[in-house]
Amino acid sequence: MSDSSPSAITAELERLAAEATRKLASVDELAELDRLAGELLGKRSALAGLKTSLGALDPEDRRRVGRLLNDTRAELEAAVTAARERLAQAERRRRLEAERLDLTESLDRIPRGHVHLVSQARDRLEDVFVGMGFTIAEGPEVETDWYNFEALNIPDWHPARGSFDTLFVELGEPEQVMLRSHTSPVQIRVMESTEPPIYIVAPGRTYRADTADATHLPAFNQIEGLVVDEDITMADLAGTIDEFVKAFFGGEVTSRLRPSYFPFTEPSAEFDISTPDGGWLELGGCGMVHPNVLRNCGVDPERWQGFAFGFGIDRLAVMRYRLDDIRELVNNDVRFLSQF
Ligand code: FA5
Repeated sequence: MSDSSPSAITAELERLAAEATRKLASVDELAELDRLAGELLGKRSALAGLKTSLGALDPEDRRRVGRLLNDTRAELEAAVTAARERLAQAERRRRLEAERLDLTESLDRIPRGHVHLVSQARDRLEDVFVGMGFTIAEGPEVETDWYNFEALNIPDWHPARGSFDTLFVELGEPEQVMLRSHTSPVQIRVMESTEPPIYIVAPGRTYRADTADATHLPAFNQIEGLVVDEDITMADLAGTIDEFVKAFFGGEVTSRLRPSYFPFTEPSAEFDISTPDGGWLELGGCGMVHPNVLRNCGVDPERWQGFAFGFGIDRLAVMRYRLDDIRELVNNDVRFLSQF
């Protein structure tokens, strides 16, 4: 600087301060800031040069301009410190962002499963029957001959045993322990342990040596219903089935009973539900509890009457969701299951 008058030095200080502020604001790297700080405040800086030129001023001006120079220097140092803090903060933010474990994001990417179709049907059945005043009962899946057959009025010579394709378990005497072939043994267990009146449904897994095809599975699910009370008639049974069918399938579906035979009910019936094309589909069996069965459980048939019903939950799911093949329910193909 050739002109070293007080006013020229003052003007130069102002220019330096303005230029430094502009440069510091645009710095975005620490190394660049270090270089700039050296340039602004170092031994060879313009500021240092101006300080040397103070020597030529008279004492009064030297003090005044010297103070100004010190103020400018303090101002620049503060600006450098502020810029350093700004860069450090940005660096911390960047590192935090890079190291963050975004767990919510990973959860979003894992596909969520849902309750299986058959479990949905079973839950809904339970809700409907509980809404009608029934309670839920359960029994073991491995049963004895007494509960699965004998107490149900199916002695070992009885031809009806043949229709059950029983899967026996190698335990105890031959053919005395088995995977239950229906949920009817729960009727016996409940009547043995509970005083009437009884209003229960018993959903659960059942097993038969049936070959899997479009309408059969070797392991499937049934739901059993049992009512024991005074003055119970076949009309109560028909009304209960109709009310259940309407609650489960909707108002437009009706039911009918057809005469049939089960050793544990007398009279016995199969029950069907109406289909949209005007036809009927078989859902299960039912009837008035046979007096021998009541007696086998210590219930007096002169005082108490009962009705029972049992049907397949998997078959019900097939009807409700209009599936072509019951085996779809156990193939575990997620593309199929995720539709329901
Ligand atoms: C019985 O099992 C009787 N215990 C039902 C009963 C209970 C009658 C109370 C009277 C009083 P059945 O063998 O018909 O009956 O089987 C009832 C239902 O189980 C059938 O209508 C069908 O829906 C279902 N079912 C039977 N076998 C299979 C199978 N292999 N796969 C899928 N569902 C089946």
